[in-house]
This record gives sequence, C-alpha cells and structure tokens, in this order.
Amino acid sequence: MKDFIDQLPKAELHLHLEGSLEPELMLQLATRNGITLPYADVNEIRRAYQFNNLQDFLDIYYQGAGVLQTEQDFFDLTWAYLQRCKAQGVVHTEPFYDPQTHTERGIPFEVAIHGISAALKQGEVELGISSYLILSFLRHLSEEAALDTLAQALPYRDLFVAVGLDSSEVGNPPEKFTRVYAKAKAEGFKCVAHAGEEGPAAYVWGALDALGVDRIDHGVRSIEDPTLMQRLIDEEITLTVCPLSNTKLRVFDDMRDHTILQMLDRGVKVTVNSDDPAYFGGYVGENYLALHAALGMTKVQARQLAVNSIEGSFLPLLEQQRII
Ligand code: ES4
Ligand code: ZN
Repeated sequence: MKDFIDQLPKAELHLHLEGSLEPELMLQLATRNGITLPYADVNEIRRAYQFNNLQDFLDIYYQGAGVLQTEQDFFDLTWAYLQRCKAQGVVHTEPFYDPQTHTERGIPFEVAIHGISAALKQGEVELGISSYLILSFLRHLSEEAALDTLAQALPYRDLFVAVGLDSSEVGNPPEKFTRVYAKAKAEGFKCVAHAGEEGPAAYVWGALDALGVDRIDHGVRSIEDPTLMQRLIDEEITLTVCPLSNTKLRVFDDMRDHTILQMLDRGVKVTVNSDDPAYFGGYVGENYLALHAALGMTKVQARQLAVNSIEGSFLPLLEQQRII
C-alpha cells in the first residue's frame, strides 16, 4: 500500500509551512540565531508535543515559529518540506503561511514571503513540484489587523494566489472577516478558510456564504448537518481534510471514528492533507496510510482521494488533466 500511495500523483492543499518545522531544524535555527529554547534536545521537543485540543497545539506552534528570523530560515523551512513532497509523490502543493505570526514579533513582512517564495521557485525548477502560496490570516486577531496584512501583501501579489483563515476557531466565526474577503476577492485572489474543525457546521455555512470561499479547510463537522452535506455534494465543494491532525487534536478520538471515507463514498470532494506534519506525526503519505490501517481505505478510494486533490487545486484545468 505504501508504494501504491507514494506513486499516486497527489496535491497537498492544506499544509501550514510553520507546522512543517521539524524539531531538528528548530534546534538548528535556534542555535544559528542565538535563541534559547525551553528544550535541551530533540527528544524534549517531541515530548512537549502533547495536546488534546486546538488551542494547546497553537500555543506550542507559535512558540516554535519564533526561531524563524531570516529569509534563509524561511527558505530552509520550505525547502525541507518540498523534499518530503518529492519523496511522497506530491507533485503540486498549495501551502499556507501566517504573515502575522512573524510581523507580530517584529519580522518585516517581506522576510517570510521572500524566503518562502525563493524555495518554492527552486522546488519548481529542481524538483518539478509546482506550488501556489496561500496567505492566511490569524482569526484570533482583529479584522483591522487582517485588512492591514492584506494591504502589506499587495506589493507582493504575484507571489501568492489565495487568502486563508486559521488559528483559534471557536468564538472567531467567518463573519468577522467578511470585509477582508470581499477586498481579497476584488483584488483577484482565490479564497479558502478553516471551518468546521472544532467549530460547528454553522461556520462552514458562514465561510461559504459570508466569505464566498472556493474551498473549505477541514469541514469535517459538516457531517452533522444533512442540508449542508447535500450542498457540498451538489456544488462540488472541496474539503481539505487532515486525518492525523484531527485525531491528535481530538476532533475524533480515534482514527477508526474518522468520517472521511463516509463522506467520500457519499460523493463529497474530500482530500487528504497533513496540516502540521512536524507536530501531528506525518506528511501526506502517513495520512493516507493511517486511513488504510484504521478504516481499510482501498486503492480505489485512495486513487479517488488523490484525483480529488488535483481537481480541488487552483491549477488550470489543462494542468490538472495532464497530472491525472
Ligand atoms: C492549524 Cl490544525 C490548525 N487549525 C487552525 N489553525 C492552524 N494553524 C496551524 N495549524
Ligand atoms: Zn490547518
């Protein structure tokens, strides 16, 4: 099964670059930048990764991102992720990064986007992996802060294709960002948003209707609302599901409880993604394998999930057809 999954051409549509920071690189960057971490070694870092909800995870994730200081740091982070893509048959990726995680701690806006973009460009040339960057707003911060971030991003508009929305979901509904998304859309960007991860199905409705998103990130709680399920099927809305993330953060207590294959078999355009692979125990390949081990995912289902990932991407149709 592993070989079968590795050779399937796949797109990854839900990956936070900051969440691909492996403990080894975190230590290396801390040393390089003269930063003292509260951990002595890689094992201590891994031992600290014990969270059973989204907020506990986010607190550790934002702390880890503090070692990212220079363009070279962001380049190295992105390049390491692209190597994993290459090894696992990910031929196209649409990664997120959170500009505010860095500007809030005094890193100039251009540092992160320059380092990331340079690595993505090199990945296209040297590894044959295409990529579209998604600039994601932190929903625990204000709408004004998101508007300001979008304004700072406009001089770099050729370096990203879409905007997203992540961080603490409950209490920060999509409607909080209606004006930001209207502006992003008017500027020609695609739109996605995390919704229905810890938050209710109502947040998926909000992302679709108030924000007008092209895709839903997570969206697993849509299954609680039959009318919403029918809409997702009828309108062929892609959900970027992250199985290992969902079990680590206790959206599902056990992988055997995960509903992704039920959704797939009902005709929802679900896809498999890694979210924050350095924190949740694996990249795309490990996520597919976990579905096989716990839920008996078949090769036919794996192939459909991979096709959904290409079709749910923002690649032009001709490019999609060339890959599938
Ligand atoms: C995230 Cl799993 C998840 N959910 C929401 N925001 C995030 N940022 C990074 N990972
Ligand atoms: Zn996410």
